[in-house]
Amino acid sequence: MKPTSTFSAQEASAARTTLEARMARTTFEARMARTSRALGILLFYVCFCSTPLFAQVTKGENDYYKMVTLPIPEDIVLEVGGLDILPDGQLAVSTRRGDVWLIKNPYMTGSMRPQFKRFAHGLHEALGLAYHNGAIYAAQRSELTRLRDLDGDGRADRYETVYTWPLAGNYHEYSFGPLFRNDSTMVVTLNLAWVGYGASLSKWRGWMLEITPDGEMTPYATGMRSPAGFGLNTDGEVFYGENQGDWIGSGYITHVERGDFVGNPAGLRWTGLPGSPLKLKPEDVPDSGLPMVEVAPNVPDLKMPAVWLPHSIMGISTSGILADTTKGAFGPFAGQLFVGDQGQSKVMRIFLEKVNGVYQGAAFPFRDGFSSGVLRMVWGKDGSMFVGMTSRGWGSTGPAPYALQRLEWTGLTPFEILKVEARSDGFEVTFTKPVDRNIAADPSTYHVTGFTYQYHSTYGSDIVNQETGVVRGVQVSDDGLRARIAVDGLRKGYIHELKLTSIRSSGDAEPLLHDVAYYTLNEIPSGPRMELKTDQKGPAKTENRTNQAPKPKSKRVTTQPAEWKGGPDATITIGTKPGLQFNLATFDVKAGSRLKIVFDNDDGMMHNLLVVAPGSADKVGEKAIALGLDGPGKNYIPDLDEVLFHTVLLEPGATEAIYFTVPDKPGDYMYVCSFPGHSFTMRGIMRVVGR
Ligand SMILES: [Cu+2]
Repeated sequence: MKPTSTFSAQEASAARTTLEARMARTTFEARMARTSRALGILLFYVCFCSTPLFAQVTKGENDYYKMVTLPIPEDIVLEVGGLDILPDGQLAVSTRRGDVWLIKNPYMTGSMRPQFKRFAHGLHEALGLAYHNGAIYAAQRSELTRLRDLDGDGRADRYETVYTWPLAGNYHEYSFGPLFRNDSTMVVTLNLAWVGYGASLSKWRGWMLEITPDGEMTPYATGMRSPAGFGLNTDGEVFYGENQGDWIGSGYITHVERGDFVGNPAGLRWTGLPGSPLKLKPEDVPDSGLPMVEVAPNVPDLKMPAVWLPHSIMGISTSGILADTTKGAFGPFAGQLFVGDQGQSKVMRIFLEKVNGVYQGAAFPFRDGFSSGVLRMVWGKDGSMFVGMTSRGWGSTGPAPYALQRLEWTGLTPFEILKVEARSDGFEVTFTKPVDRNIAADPSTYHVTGFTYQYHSTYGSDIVNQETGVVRGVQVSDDGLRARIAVDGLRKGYIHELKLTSIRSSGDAEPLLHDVAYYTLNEIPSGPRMELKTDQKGPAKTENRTNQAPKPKSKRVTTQPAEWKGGPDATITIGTKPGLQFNLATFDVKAGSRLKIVFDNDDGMMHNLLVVAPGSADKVGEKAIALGLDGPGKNYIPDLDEVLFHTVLLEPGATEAIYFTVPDKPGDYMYVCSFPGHSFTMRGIMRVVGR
């Protein structure tokens, strides 16, 4: 879970939920926020929307999935590592500090507050927890432990080692789990160490291990880098979530079967040991920088991700995986997967299908604005979703160091893309409500863009091979719930963005709550092709928007201009402080003077600094979010006249100095970070005063 960057949802609701997240820091405030919702939404439009206020107030995520914050006693540091529900409905929580807490009445029914009782303590960074057969199991750094309460006093009195594994002592050797499978065996995952790159310094690091309750261990699969989350789909198959890093161009989830190699070669150094289900060696994996789909045919056992989560667009640090087994108690998404994101404090949604025996499917935004970094989710007895959070050392958009919240479905059906399925010549999109058929039947409603990432030892990857598909035709079902689209330019093994901004529901003309899907097309199914009324066939448009940092021009001058003989008139150094803020709220500078700004990104996530025209900070923030897929390549800097001067997007720890002549017109010029979601808090004022 290496912190890299943070938050990036491209829907306008991101702004609203960020606002709500800030409003909801205490339960009292949350209650106030709920009762003054209409006012809050009005405020949102007044503050953040340049578009006119619609007569109809658009609903947000919170109208469908209400976020309830559980109060945590002041003396408990609940940095959530694991969550499970006990048969009696209590919530069990393991923490990174090594405690296990049992929480009574986590549903806060009536006026009763949740009651915390410590069940166990002294564990070493318990990053997972599962109840099974009268005992609680937790992965510690170096072992899988079974905790039993023999005398029934609500405290564990026996701590039993089920299985141990060696450690090298590197801080990054996190251990996660266990996950019980339907046959009562468990799986755990062991994170790679970090030595400037992911390394397997001790046996089975980078592996998923299968362990029986009797302590029999079988190495199961490898290629994991930072496997913080894993879960079962509704058929009981294991999926794990991966975090961007070396060999991992972007986050993803992968269907893990025995003997799979899922991407990072470090763990392959142990394949010669007895019990290894595969023989592949690290040197068998070429470091070519080609897309994974081109490498896979030459690397036996390499398993492609089932669904990619495009970095910074869908998330930045994949965490827990939870299948919707609520049979409708949590809304219209029964059978789908929910996937947490630690760095962006959110939960995403995934629809999976199997094509030619291979899992693939679509990822969608779901719910934003959690209080801290989302690590774990579990279903409550009532079909609500408990979400456990922590951010210490890892950074997250949600500012709290830890939190426990619960998502309740309000009973209202959001207008969403329910699923996207692959077809031989395109996709079939299913909605949760009937669509306006006139809009839905127009091919120009659908924007399809394919892209992928490089598979190499470098940390992360840019978006590569981005091409726009041509939508040649649409058929809308009679009930208005489905649209079949024919697309030229589908590519096997690529991610396909479907953007459906103009779709409206039938009748009340509601926009989609989230208008985008990212479909990973591992296989293209066979089947009949769509009959097109008119042949709009043409070559797929190729755009080369990749890696295009904005041209420096005069908006970004990083060396002192030659004519500045005596140096700048003033030098201002700006850093960051916790809670997505610059460490300097305001400074004065003379109109027309020569200014050097040094932006020192001393934070754990990526930021930039833009000096913008008076009154334009909100617009710049919004336009940065609207860049979508193009955002990362453009450093999230929208092409607007209002952007006067800027740095590039700086990695954690990086510094950049920019030089410019201060505008002649006095006024309050804001400097903002335009990384999606940051601009509402990360801003300061450059007061330009007369000469
Ligand atoms: Cu920022």
